[in-house]
Amino acid sequence: MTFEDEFRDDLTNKGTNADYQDIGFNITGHASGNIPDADMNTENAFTYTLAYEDMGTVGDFDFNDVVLKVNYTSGTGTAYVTLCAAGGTLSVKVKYTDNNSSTQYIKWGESQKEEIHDAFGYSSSSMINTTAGGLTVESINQTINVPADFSIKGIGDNPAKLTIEVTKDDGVTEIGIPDGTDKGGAPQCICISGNWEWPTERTHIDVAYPGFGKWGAGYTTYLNWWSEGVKTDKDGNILIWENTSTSSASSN
Ligand SMILES: [Ca+2]
Ligand SMILES: [Ca+2]
Repeated sequence: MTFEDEFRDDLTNKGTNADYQDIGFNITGHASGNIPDADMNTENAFTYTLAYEDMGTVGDFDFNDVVLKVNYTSGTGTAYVTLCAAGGTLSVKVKYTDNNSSTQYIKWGESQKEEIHDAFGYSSSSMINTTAGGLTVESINQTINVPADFSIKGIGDNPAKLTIEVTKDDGVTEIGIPDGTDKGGAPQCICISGNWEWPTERTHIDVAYPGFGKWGAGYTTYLNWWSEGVKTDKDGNILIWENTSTSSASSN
């Protein structure tokens, strides 16, 4: 179990870095029964889900245009990054910026491709791992070297961070976790603690997770919006992605 020790005020950008690594401990005891969990990591690693929109304010806010999961153990020099979904049709690369502001694009898999659709083996017109019954491809893991004080948000003396670079007709846009300076604007990236399941293609996040907008309007309310998803609508349409392929995605 890991804990965050301070409340964060996203409007003033003051407070915690939300890295959920301030206290961590394991519990041992005489538990009965066996609850298998393939994803269980016995170290104090923590997983974050980064979900991106690629179109700016004209987007559909399905937050699946790029989905990354980052697994990191506090104090170590390696972060494990998993490319989970590519639900947009623009060319996108994932960029890591270290504490010295030097940058690198993550090269995925054996092919070492930087563009995410390329990395999955498809053209950028393909939407991958976002459409129920549609194209389902195994996720891709990569490791990156990070400073021992790595924080997913990249703030203060510790600015290392992950962003995406989207190539559009009018140039390249970099998108990351909002730093609190762009008040009033809709976020283009959200970071959720743990393994989060993203909305299916063109499902607005507010439909899949009805508490999202209420949390956005009053950030001390609906704090559990991310865990209260609506999997299907009244017509049976699937609103939240679930990997139904027979080949299970590998984890780090
Ligand atoms: Ca989108
Ligand atoms: Ca999408």
